[in-house]
Amino acid sequence: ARVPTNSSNYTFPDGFKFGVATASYQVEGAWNKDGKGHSIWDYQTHNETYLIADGSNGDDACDSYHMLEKDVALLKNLGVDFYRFSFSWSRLLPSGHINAVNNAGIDYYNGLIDALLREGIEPLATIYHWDLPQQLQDLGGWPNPVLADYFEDYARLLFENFGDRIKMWITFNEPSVFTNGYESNINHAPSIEAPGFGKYLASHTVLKAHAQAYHLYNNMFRETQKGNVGITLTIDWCEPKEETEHHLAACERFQQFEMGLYGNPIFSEEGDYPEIVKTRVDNISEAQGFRRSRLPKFTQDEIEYIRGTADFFGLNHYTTQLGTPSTVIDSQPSYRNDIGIHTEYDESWPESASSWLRDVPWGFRKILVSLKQRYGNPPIIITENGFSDREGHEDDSRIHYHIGYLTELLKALHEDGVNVFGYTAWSLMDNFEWNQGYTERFGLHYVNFTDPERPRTIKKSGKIFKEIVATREIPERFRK
Ligand code: GBH
Repeated sequence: ARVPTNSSNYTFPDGFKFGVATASYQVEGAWNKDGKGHSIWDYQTHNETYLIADGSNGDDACDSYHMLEKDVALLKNLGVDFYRFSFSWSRLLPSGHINAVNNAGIDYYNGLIDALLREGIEPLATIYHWDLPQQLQDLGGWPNPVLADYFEDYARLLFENFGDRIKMWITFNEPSVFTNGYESNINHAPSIEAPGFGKYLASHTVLKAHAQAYHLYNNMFRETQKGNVGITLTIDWCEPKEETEHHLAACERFQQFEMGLYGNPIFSEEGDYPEIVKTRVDNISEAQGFRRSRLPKFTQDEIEYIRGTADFFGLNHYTTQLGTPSTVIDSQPSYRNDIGIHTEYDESWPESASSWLRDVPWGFRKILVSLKQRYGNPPIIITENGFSDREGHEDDSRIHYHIGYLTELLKALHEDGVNVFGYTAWSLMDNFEWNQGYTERFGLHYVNFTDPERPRTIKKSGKIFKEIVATREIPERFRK
């Protein structure tokens, strides 16, 4: 291995890109303006208010729909290379279907993209960040395989209208998270209680939808538009609570269910779901008395069709968990039981405002190295990494988090040879944090949600981030 000098260890290589991220439902607001249709998040926040910590919604959120110039000014001030945002499917196709395009939606995104490009900021677009049109949910949502075709239609609309200017596409944000909306009725929209079935059926469609969009781009757009298409997966590092073979195996199961379910079909050499996932779900299904596995099967043609359908690996990484095996097989089907793990947090790890998020920087390096090993060192872009608090501008714990994680990223890059080419902070600004409403803030900018003007002010962390982007290194005062 190369032994880097101290200073190169704290320096980002030439061409490394920095950005910040948001997602349509979390920032846009204007939930019913100018012909926008309803999404499952409009539905959930309006009709299942009890699922949202403060009973709030994204009706207005940061009102970015009306303030795109303001947002672009914040980005310009940060000096970032790119902005990661997502398209709202129901703003563009109010019913979800391709027969009726909402031109006001096209205009809005044209305005945003052009404003970014005017400032030299590259748009990095997520096609789907969780806000499924409600009318497609009425057809069953992602467990219905027909959605793969509707997603392809929607992706085609985006490539046709925006692909001349967008050169980095992410098909899906975190399939492992939003498919939980088909696993339990206390969480993500559409909050359907179908444990042990819904998540696998939804994931099966999502993988096909992803591959269809990728092939569509390859066949129809790549030659002229010359962009890249990838997917964003999220995964925590799983640290075995004890150093036993069983603990190691439990963490490996965790990785293969939480990430491999999507990563293996797309990024592995052999394709298809991971062996351990197939074996576990098949066997447990049988033990539970089912005639067929709860995990759907891909045909050999489908395996080949999905394999290799990403030009880069988008990684969202936030935290680390401690894993302990739990191998009692429940008679009731559930995804959690299929994994066979109990996870917890070490009490010594610094807390955030989110129960699931602790500041554990060394786990970042470990997950990066494991991705390199698992998938043959793919080009990786960190599409989200961030920390929550409840209030305020003097956010030293967020600074601690980003510095720590960026330092570990540099070790993975310089010392372990991980092919990571970019980093995105979540988030540009405080926004609607899904089931947590506005009670948890992730922004580098503070947003005052009680003021109709939604003023944004830079936090201490935003200023430090700006410094890192400008100097392309960890400032000396933060080096250990
Ligand atoms: C990202 O997911 C999302 O892409 C982004 O939209 C979001 O704002 C950001 O995180 C911050 O949360 O409450 O115990 O059931 C990160 C992965 C997966 C973390 C779901 C929270 C819920 C844990 N998220 N998880 S729990």
